[in-house]
Amino acid sequence: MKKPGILLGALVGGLVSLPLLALFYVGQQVAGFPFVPFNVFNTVRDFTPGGVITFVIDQMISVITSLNLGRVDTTAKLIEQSMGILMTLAIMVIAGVVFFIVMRRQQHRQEWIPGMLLGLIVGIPLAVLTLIGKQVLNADPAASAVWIVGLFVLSSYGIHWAYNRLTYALTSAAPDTAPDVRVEQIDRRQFLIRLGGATAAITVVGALVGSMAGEGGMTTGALGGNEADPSDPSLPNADASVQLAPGTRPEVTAVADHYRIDISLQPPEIDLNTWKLRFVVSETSYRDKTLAELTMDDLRALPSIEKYITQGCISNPIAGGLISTVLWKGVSMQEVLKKVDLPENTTHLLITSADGFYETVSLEEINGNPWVMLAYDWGGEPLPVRNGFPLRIHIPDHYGMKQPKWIMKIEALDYDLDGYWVERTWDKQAFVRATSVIDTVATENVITDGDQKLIPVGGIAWAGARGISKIEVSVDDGDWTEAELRERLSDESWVIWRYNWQFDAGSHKFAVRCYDGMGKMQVTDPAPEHPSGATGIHSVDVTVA
Ligand SMILES: Nc1nc2c(c(=O)[nH]1)N[C@H]1C(S)=C(S)[C@@H](COP(=O)(O)O)O[C@H]1N2
Ligand SMILES: [Mo]
Repeated sequence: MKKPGILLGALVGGLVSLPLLALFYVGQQVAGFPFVPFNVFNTVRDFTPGGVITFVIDQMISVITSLNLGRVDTTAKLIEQSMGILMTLAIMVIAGVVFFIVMRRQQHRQEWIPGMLLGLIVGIPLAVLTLIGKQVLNADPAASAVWIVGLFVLSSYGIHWAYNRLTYALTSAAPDTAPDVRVEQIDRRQFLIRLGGATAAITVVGALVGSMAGEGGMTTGALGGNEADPSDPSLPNADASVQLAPGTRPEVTAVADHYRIDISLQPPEIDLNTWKLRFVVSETSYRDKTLAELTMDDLRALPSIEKYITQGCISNPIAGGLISTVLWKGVSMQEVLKKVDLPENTTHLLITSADGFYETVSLEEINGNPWVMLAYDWGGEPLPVRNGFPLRIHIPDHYGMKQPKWIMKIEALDYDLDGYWVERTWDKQAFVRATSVIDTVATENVITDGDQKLIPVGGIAWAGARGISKIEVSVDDGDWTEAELRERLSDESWVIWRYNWQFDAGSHKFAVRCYDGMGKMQVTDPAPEHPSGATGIHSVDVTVA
């Protein structure tokens, strides 16, 4: 027999992985089955030591920033998703290679069994990794397992079938019949082209079916809305006297532009018809007692509160994009807890999310601050899916890592424990650090004031609920001069500042620093994001013509 080599095995494995990915996608869109490449990636990541994860994320952010690859949050998510998909492709390539190597050793042509075995060997561990992940699954676990293993068996059988098609029995005729060899080569080439065509066709059809099914899916939060016009009369600071310097970021972020950071490669899709917020206390190590169950209608019936709130990520570099401001609406945790009979000895609440994320918040913090809230609306619409639909918590003064989205369950504890990122070596408290940023030196917008020529400089500053009391600008390492503060949207929003700088042609360095509401200057020594949030002064170099 003339047997195909291992390069062909790699090629066949790679080809077969494409329709496999497409079918996983269809299964997810149509029946809510897990999309294995992403689930397996998540599980592997959850088992990876925190130091390694932090290192990888740091590298990823610095590569994205230094190569100018676009928004850090969306680009990082894309890279992670690609890693999940490439991992699956690599597994199938290796499966193809190993399969061809093993089969080349066989004396006789084999049907069925080896292909099926290969499917089980690859599929079962991946099904296990998918099912032991902490994300909430949208489909029945047993059915999901059958689906996953079934697809791997099917595609592995595809590898087996291709192996057999590529194998030739040598004719009993004299082996020096050159034409036969050429016929074989042509036949192999044709077969591979056809195999490529067939896999491409299944992949494309799968992608189309999947995306069509996905569109008819659940209706959840909005992802629309434009940034607010700074002169919009409905804004709480509409009559502020200080105007934004041209080029300053929008004071209210469009909901669709809000940064996004989370551990899931795809945001969990939660169905409001079945979702309930469960309050529990654990009775034994394996059983929870339900204390209360609240539907979204129950939560919306409670007195609501709303406010423009700035939220930032602890991984945000100085002047980075992982910070946004929108109108948050929800119910104070103090109101919610009136509906829950917590055990006397409760000191902390453990919040767990549909993606497996978790964090605690102390009762002391809740009782001391009515603005610890369970939020359901952003910008007047239900939360976007990617930003935590249907429910997330807001805890003033802490970075986003302390504030779970997609909340499913809240457990009463009589002790504290470390949340997802704290376990992975980030700061336990994650208090917001004061930060100030130059958004613009508006060299194209020179203002003439009498015989003076001024260039507007501006940006934002933020110190959580501590507020900002003063902003200072320094040009070319000169004296620090106070800038104007625009009246802010709320006591939890960033503040916009502006400084009209005396025109002076040439190259200049602009730097900014802020003081929080208690009059304390921001930390000006540079520190990286990990483990407690970045510090340091933001400066920009600008040439004025
Ligand atoms: N369930 C869940 N909640 C989460 C996270 C997560 O990964 N899963 N990430 C946290 C982090 S690190 C941040 S910065 C904020 C980001 O919220 P956003 O994506 O809506 O901006 O969500 C927080 N809540
Ligand atoms: Mo974050």
